[in-house]
Amino acid sequence: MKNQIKASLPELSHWINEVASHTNPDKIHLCDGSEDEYQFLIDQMKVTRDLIELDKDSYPNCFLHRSDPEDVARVEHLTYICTPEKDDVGSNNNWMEPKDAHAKMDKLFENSMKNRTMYIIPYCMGPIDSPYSRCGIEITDSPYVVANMKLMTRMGKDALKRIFKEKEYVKGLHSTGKLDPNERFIMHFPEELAIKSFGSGYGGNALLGKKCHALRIASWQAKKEGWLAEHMLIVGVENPEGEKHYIACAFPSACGKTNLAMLIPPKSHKGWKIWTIGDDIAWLHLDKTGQMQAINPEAGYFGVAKGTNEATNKNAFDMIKKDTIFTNVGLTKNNEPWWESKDIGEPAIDWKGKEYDSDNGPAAHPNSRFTVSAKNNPSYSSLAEASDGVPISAIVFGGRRKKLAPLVYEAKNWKHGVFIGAGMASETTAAATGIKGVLRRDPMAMLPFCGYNFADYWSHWISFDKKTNKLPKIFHINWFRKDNEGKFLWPGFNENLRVLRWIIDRCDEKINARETAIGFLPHASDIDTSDLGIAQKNIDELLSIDENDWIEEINSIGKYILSFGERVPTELINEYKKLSKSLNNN
Ligand code: SAT
Ligand code: MN
Repeated sequence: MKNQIKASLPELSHWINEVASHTNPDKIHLCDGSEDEYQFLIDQMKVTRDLIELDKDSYPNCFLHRSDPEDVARVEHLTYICTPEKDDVGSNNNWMEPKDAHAKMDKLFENSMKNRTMYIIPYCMGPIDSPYSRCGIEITDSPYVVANMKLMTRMGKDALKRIFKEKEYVKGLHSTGKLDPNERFIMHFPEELAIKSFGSGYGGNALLGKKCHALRIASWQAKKEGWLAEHMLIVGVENPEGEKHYIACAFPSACGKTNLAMLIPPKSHKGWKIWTIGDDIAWLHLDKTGQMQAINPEAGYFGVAKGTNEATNKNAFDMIKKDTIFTNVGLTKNNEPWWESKDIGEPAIDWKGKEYDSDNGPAAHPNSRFTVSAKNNPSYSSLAEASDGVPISAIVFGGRRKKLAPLVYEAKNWKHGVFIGAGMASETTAAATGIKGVLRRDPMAMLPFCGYNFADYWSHWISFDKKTNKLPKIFHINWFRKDNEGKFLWPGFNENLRVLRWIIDRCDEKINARETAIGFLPHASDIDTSDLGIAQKNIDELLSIDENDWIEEINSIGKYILSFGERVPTELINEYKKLSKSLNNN
């Protein structure tokens, strides 16, 4: 195949040679994506103890990887977008001059693959024959990364064939280096379609097809080409009459995207079905008729293990009983994976490999993960392979908010919806290093992932209003509202289908809603809670808005949006002014 690369794409061959002579690997392996190759890598990692095989009877073909204890999450403070113009990346990103960034990274990569194998991974983000898909090549010295990329992307021969044909692809270079947090950087060069990542083996930092390519680089390309690359799950809801609606939801990391994408309809919902298209990333295009179509660029899930059980997400719980790589979970004495709230078994060994002692912290790291092919999911939809994607009826924004945000509300129109997305806020989680549980603005759940200036990103979102009259409706949800005693008001998980039903009924214009200053809220009777046993006062609280709190919120959103300076679109500022006025007039 190497000769074929030379003949078909000399430029790629040149890059590979250049990287090899700079990083100085022992061996070079061009990945074909075959099962044999996967098995070979797994066997090798068993020998090096990069992977521990789990109990073969209860968890066949499942393995545990323990990362360096200092390398367990994304590192937003070490993640940069490198463009000639600083203003192009905005205050939502760290910026470095491309020349300086290359120099810094090239120094780190020098001889970094000595005594290691350099793997070349051709991959395709999205169905292999979809015009919406994009390809990349990741060069890495981590077999763990290769195995994860095999589960998460369409990787190997077919992707390489497409790259030969298209001749455009993202070049990603990755080395785990010495896993030294002081020598760790994730750099993006959108204008060069290039990524350089050094010093981390963690998913979001090292599986370059995922956040680095499919969001940061792709969002940049999407802006140029008129589409959207978003941090969204895509879920299909089928009613008992067999009608399907697809909904794309943007929630920050570790806020339940995977759970919603594969929920199991509650017992009271006979005949309802859920179909998963994706759990993390959506690429949204308008088709020729102006309909918004979505593809999931990924082929697997890199989900949070902690908290997964038969009640919260039975589909995930079942799907990770085979063919799964676990990262940083604990172990039972029977060599089964264990995490907090697994509800079955007892931890014997913690995620660091030490005998479990509750005084020394949790058995599984709060950001412990599973990697598994999407095809293992019982609710997998074969339309995840559809080259023209699925039609989107609704876009839903949401986050973790103890107070303020109601269970669900609907934007008055597209521009108002963009304002709602831009004003999103959520409490931080273990998916990124830093303080947890503090409220931060996270527009469209893209704060860590938008590869350019948020002001330009909002203009891009607003521009869709002029392109078609078939745009999806926009909603905001909050499963996480608490009462004054700190108890969740809404049961969440599978019961969230009840809220999706309201959203769909609104899309189909089947029901009315209550118009308020912040948007359309449900009439309590339109959300089916009959068999839930929730007190009416809780429902009322979930659907209430405190106007004084909202005046404060809107002022804070206004300040945040305006902090992005002159490039902020007037339309968004007008939305802010309109909302502020109507709240103050009430
Ligand atoms: O960024 S990751 O892909 O590692 C997971 C997440 O934070 O969404
Ligand atoms: Mn994510």
